[in-house]
Amino acid sequence: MASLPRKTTGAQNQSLAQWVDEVARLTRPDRVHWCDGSESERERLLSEALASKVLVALDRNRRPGCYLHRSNPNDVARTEDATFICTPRKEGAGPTNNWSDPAQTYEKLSEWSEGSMVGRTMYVVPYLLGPAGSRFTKVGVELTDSIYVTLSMGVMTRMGSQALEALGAMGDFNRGLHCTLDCDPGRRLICHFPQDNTIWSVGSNYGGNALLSKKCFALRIASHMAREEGWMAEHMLIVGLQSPQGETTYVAAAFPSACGKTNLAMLTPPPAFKGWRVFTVGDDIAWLRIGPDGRLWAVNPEFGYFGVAPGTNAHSNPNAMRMLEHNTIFTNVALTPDGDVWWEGINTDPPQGTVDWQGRPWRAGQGDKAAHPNSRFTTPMTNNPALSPHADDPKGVPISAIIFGGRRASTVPLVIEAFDWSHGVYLGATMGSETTAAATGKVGVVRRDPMAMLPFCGYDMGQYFGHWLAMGRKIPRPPKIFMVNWFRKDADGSFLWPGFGENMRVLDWIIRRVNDSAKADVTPVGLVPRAGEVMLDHLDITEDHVRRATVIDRTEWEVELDGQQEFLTRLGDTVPAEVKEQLSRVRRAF
Ligand code: OXD
Ligand code: MN
Repeated sequence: MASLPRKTTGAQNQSLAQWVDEVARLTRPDRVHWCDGSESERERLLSEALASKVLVALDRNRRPGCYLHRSNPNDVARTEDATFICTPRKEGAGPTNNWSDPAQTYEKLSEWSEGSMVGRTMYVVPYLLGPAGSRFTKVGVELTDSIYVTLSMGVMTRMGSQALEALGAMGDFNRGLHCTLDCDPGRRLICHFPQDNTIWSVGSNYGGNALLSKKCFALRIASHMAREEGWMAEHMLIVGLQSPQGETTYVAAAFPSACGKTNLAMLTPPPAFKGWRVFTVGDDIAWLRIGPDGRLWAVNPEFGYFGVAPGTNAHSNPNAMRMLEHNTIFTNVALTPDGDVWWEGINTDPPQGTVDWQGRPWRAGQGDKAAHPNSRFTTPMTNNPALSPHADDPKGVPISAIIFGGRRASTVPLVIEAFDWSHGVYLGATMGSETTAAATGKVGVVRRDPMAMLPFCGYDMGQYFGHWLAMGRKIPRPPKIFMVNWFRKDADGSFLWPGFGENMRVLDWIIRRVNDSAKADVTPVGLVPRAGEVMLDHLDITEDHVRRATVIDRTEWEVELDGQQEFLTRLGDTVPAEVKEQLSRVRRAF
């Protein structure tokens, strides 16, 4: 491999240098490019991506620094069926993950990847997860033959020389190997080897499958590390809510994919909340550790947002619309004739001549969607007008409330407060949500998605609940736990709650509960706001709406509790008795 150019900075870490050589010997790229993360490097990569038609430049005046990428139409979402946890024993992965034998899987992946980078460049992408110099932070290196992935990693992470410096000569790092192969769904595998701190993903360029920092490292591998090291890696946004008096309360919230985490993380308070400000720390992933003051502190390990485009508009997320005006890579949205982007729910009319996400002529009202339902934007967090001044703070932010949420048309109230940490863990463990387009498979069916981590927990789910309970015992000043459901519908199918910015009203009740200044009523499933406690000023809905949105219907809950029971049984013996006891307590309370 003497012929492969290598920058000396990377070679300082012998195990990194050796691994890069080993992978290059297997995949045989024509060139190896060590990314330094500089602006000039990004400019060069963008020019190459334009020349090879991986990206289309958008109009410079309408969307300066913005690009459109069209993926292979067979490669538009996470493929959970092709995602594996390859622990030495099957039990290590637990019943909710696909498992395959590590030795056999390495062998198969080696066979498939052999010579797969001939004629291509292999990019060495070093990155930090977490702010530089933080006790939370970990180093990863992704080797990829995709320029789209390399450019996206430059947005989503703190990428380049700073990561190599943090790694130094001796440090350990996550090894992520990504080979596009021929993007054939029959040869698509996303494999995790937690015992080796290694990920190997082949056959897909889709964000959640191929940006290995994100779901693969920051959640699946990190959740495994977190259990061993005594912290938490969660599928949570982090948001700071600043009162007119200048006091900021930080909240972390777990919602399944495409259920509005990005919108909540950058919410614009309605006029009734004059003087309030909302600050985004993160929109998808939180790493949480106990701080010296006994509270739970959190950082966002990522540096950018990979958000869902459809439904984003000036009403649902005005901050996102401003953030997407520049320096953004759009994937699988529609392209207008004047070089702009368009998607369903953007709330403007598509101009004549708009082409769909596959570049085909498209006319409104003909059935097909112009943008893919899981089309995305990739944008640096520094674009966000609501970015928290603490988003890059090595200390993180102190969390006062954890919120779980799902998309449920019935049964689950607008908001419930858990009686205590243990009850909160049960609420998270049994939560369900209707499936969305973020993963392949049927959309709109209720599936249990504990803590929104079903597709992302890198080990046995029952043990994961045990880890939550163990953390609760160790946190001297734990956050309060809540569950929300913005999606409950009335008998006529209309939403009972207006959602989006108005969710501030529910957050306000949550903050006041944290500060012991709001009233709640006890129900069998938890504490719900007492009548009059959710502020409704300047809103076109009545107390009766809130009552209908928070009502606990015994018949619905009997079905719900059976569903929860069945799920916990399916998870097997590792589910802690304490979680099962919480479920029995709810049954008895009805
Ligand atoms: C995501 C997801 O992309 O959860 O964040 O699928
Ligand atoms: Mn997510």
